[in-house]
Amino acid sequence: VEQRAALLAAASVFPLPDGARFSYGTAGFRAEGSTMAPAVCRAGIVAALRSLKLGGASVGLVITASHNPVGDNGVKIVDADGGMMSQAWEPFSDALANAPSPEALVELVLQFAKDEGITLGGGPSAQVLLARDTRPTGEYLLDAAVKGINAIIGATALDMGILTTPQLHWMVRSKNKSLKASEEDYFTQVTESFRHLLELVPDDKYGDELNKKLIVDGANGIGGLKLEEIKTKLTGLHIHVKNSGKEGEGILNESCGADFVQKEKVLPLGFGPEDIDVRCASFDGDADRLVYFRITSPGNTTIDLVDGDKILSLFVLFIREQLDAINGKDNQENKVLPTRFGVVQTAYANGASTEFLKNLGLEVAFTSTGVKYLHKKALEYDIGIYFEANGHGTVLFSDEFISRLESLTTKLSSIATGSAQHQAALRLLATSQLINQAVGDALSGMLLVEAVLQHKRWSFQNWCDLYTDLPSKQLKVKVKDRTSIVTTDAERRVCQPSGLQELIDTEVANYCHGRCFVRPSGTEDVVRVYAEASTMEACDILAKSVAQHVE
Ligand code: NG1
Ligand code: ZN
Repeated sequence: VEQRAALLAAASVFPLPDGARFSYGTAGFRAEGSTMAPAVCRAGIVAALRSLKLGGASVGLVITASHNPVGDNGVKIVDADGGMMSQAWEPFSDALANAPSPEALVELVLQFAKDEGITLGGGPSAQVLLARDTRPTGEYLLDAAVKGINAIIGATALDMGILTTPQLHWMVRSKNKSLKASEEDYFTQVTESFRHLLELVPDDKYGDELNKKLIVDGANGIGGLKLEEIKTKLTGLHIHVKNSGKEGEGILNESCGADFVQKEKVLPLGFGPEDIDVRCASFDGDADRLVYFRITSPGNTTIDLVDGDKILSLFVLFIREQLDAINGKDNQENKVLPTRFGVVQTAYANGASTEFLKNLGLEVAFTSTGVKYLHKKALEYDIGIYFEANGHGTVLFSDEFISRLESLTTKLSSIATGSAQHQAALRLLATSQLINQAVGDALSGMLLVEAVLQHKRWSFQNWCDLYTDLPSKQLKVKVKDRTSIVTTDAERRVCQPSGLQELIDTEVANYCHGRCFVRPSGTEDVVRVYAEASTMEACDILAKSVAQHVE
């Protein structure tokens, strides 16, 4: 009775406006910020229930709309392992967000709790960690989330403040592993492991002066602010933050940030001729995406772009080098540290990157678009690495592999301290500490890039030259019902409507290095068409002709 009243009260504070329709989608609920309170309050209820279901383990709730305009906002739930909320809970989240009345909401919650075997009004207490980005609607929506969480009796809301999305994922994961989990702990882990990696750079430490200089586009969001807080601790790097998010710098994500840079392939606001030839990194608004770029000539706004695929390729080379040093390159039989090393990409990965990785003899797996799919697949390996072309990705190390690596380093430190093998093992351990194990993280990802470039003594140009991206083109097609297109084989082939794939195959056959696929977007009401070919002109024509078959 008490539980019913608490839910009714919370739901009545934030009634659903007429015509509102929320869908959890690829990245949680998103809409105009001022209309989000009902969905956020209800997401608070879901998060508290999720924690109850997991025996009181901490879960997270982030209020952010990532790279979207400053007026938008959104909410997503972080599962107890630090990853995205279990997909099995998405239908309930959708239903709850769209419950037409407080009474309907109460019935949904009670029924769901019953189905899931969740005891309400007692049992283990639930805990939800909250964070928000710098959006002006953040504080108001935080209050809505807290009201939702508190509507589940025994649940506590813990406000962690304004954070990057990956910081909150890291905290939830750490907390449930009984590791240090404060923001200060995050900063210490990141700066210490980075320093450690630089100490392990062979010979002539830290490379030349020019290579230490880095300009970061913070998208006027939270990532730039956090980087400003720790940059003095990052010895071995001279970081200058632009679009830092400080008062008067500019508007969140407006003509800046990783999404803008990767999609438009032009320099972000605030950058100009003074930045020519300097290595630049770009975060998105909540700092879970990272791309790099370089300005090559004055008066020209186009840039040399290094996207998620090339960041992945750099990391792959570095990890492979360490594994070879540990195992002995030619020793195929008796490896000191047998390692299942896997790479995960989506259909949007540039074909040149996939070919590059396969030529290295690596296992490349494909999943559907969306971090939740990539992450899950990467967990199947001892070391699993995934990146979306847009710059979201990370490197995952299994617990079992870390234990083996730790035993190895302990053994080597007594018999072969300082050997190439020992150093390589230490580098892998430091890498596992630096790169976020819960989710893609622009800040820690950037520090790993910097450490690897110094390790390899590579300029930005060396990195660009790894392979040449194939020209590609993306189109959006408006259709009556995008769900009428059903795909298979990690979204690379269409199985419905019948006949469409054959039409695509016929078009593709006309082009050198031609590749094309179509899929319904998970975040917008459109069908996306992606085409790749040896020239930009060919891509344009291929994409257009396939789009016509879709319409
Ligand atoms: P959809 O709208 O399903 O294509 C987009 C991105 C994904 C991912 C999600 C979540 C592309 C082509 N798609 O998904 O990579 O980032 O948003 O934000 O970039
Ligand atoms: Zn983001």
